[in-house]
Amino acid sequence: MGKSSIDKALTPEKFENLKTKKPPKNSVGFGGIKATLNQVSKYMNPADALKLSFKINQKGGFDCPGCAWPDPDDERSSLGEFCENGIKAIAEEAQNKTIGTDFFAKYAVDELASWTDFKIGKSGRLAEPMFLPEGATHYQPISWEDAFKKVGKHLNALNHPDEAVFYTSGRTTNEAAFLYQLFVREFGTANLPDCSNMCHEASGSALSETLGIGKGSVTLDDLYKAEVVMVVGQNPATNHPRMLTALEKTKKNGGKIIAVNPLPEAGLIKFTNPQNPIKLITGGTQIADVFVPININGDVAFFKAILLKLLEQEEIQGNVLDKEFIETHTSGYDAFISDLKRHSFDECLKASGVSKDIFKEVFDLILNNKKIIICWAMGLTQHENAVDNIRELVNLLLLKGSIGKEGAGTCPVRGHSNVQGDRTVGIWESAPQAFLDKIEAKYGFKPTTKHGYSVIDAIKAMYDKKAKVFFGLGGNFISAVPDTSYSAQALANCNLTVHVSTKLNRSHLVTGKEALILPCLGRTEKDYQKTGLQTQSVENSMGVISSTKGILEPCSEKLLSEVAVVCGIANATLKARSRVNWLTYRNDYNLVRDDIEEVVSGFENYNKRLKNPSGFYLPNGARVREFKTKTGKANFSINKLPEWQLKADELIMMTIRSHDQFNTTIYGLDDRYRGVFNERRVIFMNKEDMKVRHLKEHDVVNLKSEYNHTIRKANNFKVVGYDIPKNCCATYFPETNVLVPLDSFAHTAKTPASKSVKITIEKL
Ligand SMILES: Nc1nc2c(c(=O)[nH]1)N[C@H]1C(S)=C(S)[C@@H](COP(=O)(O)OP(=O)(O)OC[C@H]3O[C@@H](n4cnc5c(=O)[nH]c(N)nc54)[C@H](O)[C@@H]3O)O[C@H]1N2
Ligand SMILES: Nc1nc2c(c(=O)[nH]1)N[C@H]1C(S)=C(S)[C@@H](COP(=O)(O)OP(=O)(O)OC[C@H]3O[C@@H](n4cnc5c(=O)[nH]c(N)nc54)[C@H](O)[C@@H]3O)O[C@H]1N2
Ligand SMILES: [Mo]
Repeated sequence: MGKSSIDKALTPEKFENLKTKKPPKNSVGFGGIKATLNQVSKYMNPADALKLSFKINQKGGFDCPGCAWPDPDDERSSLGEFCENGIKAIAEEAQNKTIGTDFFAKYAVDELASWTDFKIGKSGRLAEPMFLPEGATHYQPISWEDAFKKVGKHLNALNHPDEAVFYTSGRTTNEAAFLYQLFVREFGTANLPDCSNMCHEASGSALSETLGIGKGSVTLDDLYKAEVVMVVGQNPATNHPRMLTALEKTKKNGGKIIAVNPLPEAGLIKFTNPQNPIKLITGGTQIADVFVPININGDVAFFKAILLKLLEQEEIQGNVLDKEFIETHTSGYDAFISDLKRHSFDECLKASGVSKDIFKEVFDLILNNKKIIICWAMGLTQHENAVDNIRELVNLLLLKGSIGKEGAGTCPVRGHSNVQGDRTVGIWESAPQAFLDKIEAKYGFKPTTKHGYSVIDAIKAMYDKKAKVFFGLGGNFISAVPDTSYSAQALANCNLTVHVSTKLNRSHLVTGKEALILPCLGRTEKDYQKTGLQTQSVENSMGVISSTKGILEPCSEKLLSEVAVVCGIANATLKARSRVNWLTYRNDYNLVRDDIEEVVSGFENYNKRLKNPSGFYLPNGARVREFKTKTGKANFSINKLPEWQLKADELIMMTIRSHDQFNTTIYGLDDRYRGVFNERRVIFMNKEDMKVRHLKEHDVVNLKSEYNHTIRKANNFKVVGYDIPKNCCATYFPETNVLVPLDSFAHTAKTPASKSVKITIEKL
């Protein structure tokens, strides 16, 4: 008997060998360079590494498969736009080890599942298509043609197209994403959940409603010119390292930085630019002028406290708010103010956990400046009231008229390198009607207008056997989603699970009755098709479209590009009933871009403009004060103070990234900036919370979450005393995803609330 799918889905609950040190205050510097060299020398061919490091994020080079932080429009460093975690991302992709028939013949699926995520990821690049027949213990090789036929057969056997789920992770390029959603819609469903559902969906939701565009409004240039930049719920030193270079520039121009975070994250406090050798020696720039140690989910309360004080000061001074902006460009001001006035400043400040002194420092900066940018990431989007978090920060920007002008606006910092582009070109389970109409006009079939499944809906549908085929274009679904045990059962209930992937991951091991692994080219690799070497394109966090072209030879001859895989499957599934000539697209990606230009607005002269070395900006209404909302104006919103009620023994837990991971890909076992080495099964706790529970450093504990009468458990974590507010704690994702309840998600956006999980701790 094999292991159950639930066992296979969980990361093994065993320890490595934890060492802790005092967390450093500084980020990057020599430590970063050392860590990078380590990673590269362990996993890459040195000639490839050198070649790649000069081309990463260069004009005409390839887009880093790491984060979505933009590249400077003008000058770029000749070293390549270097960042430690960018190099780790490419070292991971450009590994010189490959796995195929022999590897899968040697290791049964159950055995692979007993490995840690770190070990699974280090097995090498997937080199050929593999198939797991029903009841088999090992994957076997399969030809591409047979693999396509198998997918087509399963899809065509469904009672309704809605019984299939088509997931996307955010590395997929615009070209592959556009064709993929086109195939899915022609097949007859809108079941297009994506990683965005678990990431910035709450931002998209809040920003569309209030500002008429689901993306941020600022450019890099704005960031340099801002007077105040707030960095809220974000850990840039690890997750967007090049952002620190931009913030350094903001500071050089006289701007001030406010960091709002339960943890004193290293790079926020001090950053040594690796491109500046003098700074490497003399020490770095202090990034945050004010650090605000906020309670987990204290943000609405904190913003309300600022809003209340602004109002109070307006009544005294009369020149605090931008009245002209409010009158001309906004709607809902009166209702917003009367609701705001019902709150007490003291209560809000108390709920935020911020001291009066720190509040005053923040408030003075907001009061006395007019060009404010607010940046944020998962610390705001992964809560039940995530949409409120973002709507409330928009309220602040609106009061100050800090939107749609130089040096001011919204800056949701995106995760995956093309997550924003995927959505722009149609990966959306609830795409707007205007987009669907354009698809119909262009291709002559009527896409369904029914909304499809988001990630959470998809899991429930598979669990309830309403969906029977799971297809993943990239990503690692089982490790990324909440409620691991429930979700594993959901995948196991499917007839077929398919993953288009570069690397082996846990999702290949938690399978439906049958399973396929379809290996594809990565960003760093050359993509040869009939008409020659192909270029693809991506959109960064600030709405710039640019080209990306791999420079290494593919690691195996049996890889296909994502575009080729999508075309192959569409062809095998839809056959003669398709209105689309899939094979011509596969041969020439320029043709895909011609179609995107016709269907998606803002892509005029796409092929031509893509040749511009810096790419081109997509139109952005909020950037120019054209708010395409229902009222035609920027909308104030009314947001409730969250009512947190922790029981006496409960803590609120955020699940965060260590410095050595990219989402579910574990680069290494250290979290250097937090002083944690060689272990991921740790829980960061406030020392007083440890004391009342009689816990010492490195004691072993089990974690339990109880939600709507369901108990979820994760065992074996070592306690690390840390500078974190009382009643708050932190663990790493994905080890504790098993504790995140499926039904705890952001209202209206359905982003899993993986930053506010109530847990109790059991000492062993
Ligand atoms: N190297 C690397 N780069 C990455 C990734 C990666 O895993 N590794 N992931 C990519 C992806 S997909 C994404 S979405 C981004 C993620 O980038 P981040 O959002 O920076 O990632 P997290 O580790 O989830 O960090 C969330 C931060 O929010 C803080 N926080 C948690 N709860 C709260 C709260 O209630 N209020 C406030 N104010 N702060 C809070 C945490 O202390 C932490 O510093 O990074 C992208 N880039
Ligand atoms: N508890 C908790 N859960 C979370 C989060 C959290 O903060 N806490 N964060 C959430 C967020 S923000 C996100 S974005 C999701 C991430 O969810 P996903 O995007 O699903 O997960 P990743 O770990 O980024 O996916 C990694 C896999 O993608 C494949 N891959 C890499 N590059 C390519 C490529 O170029 N093409 C293809 N086809 N495949 C490729 C590799 O096989 C690799 O194993 O997780 C979410 N889950
Ligand atoms: Mo993300």
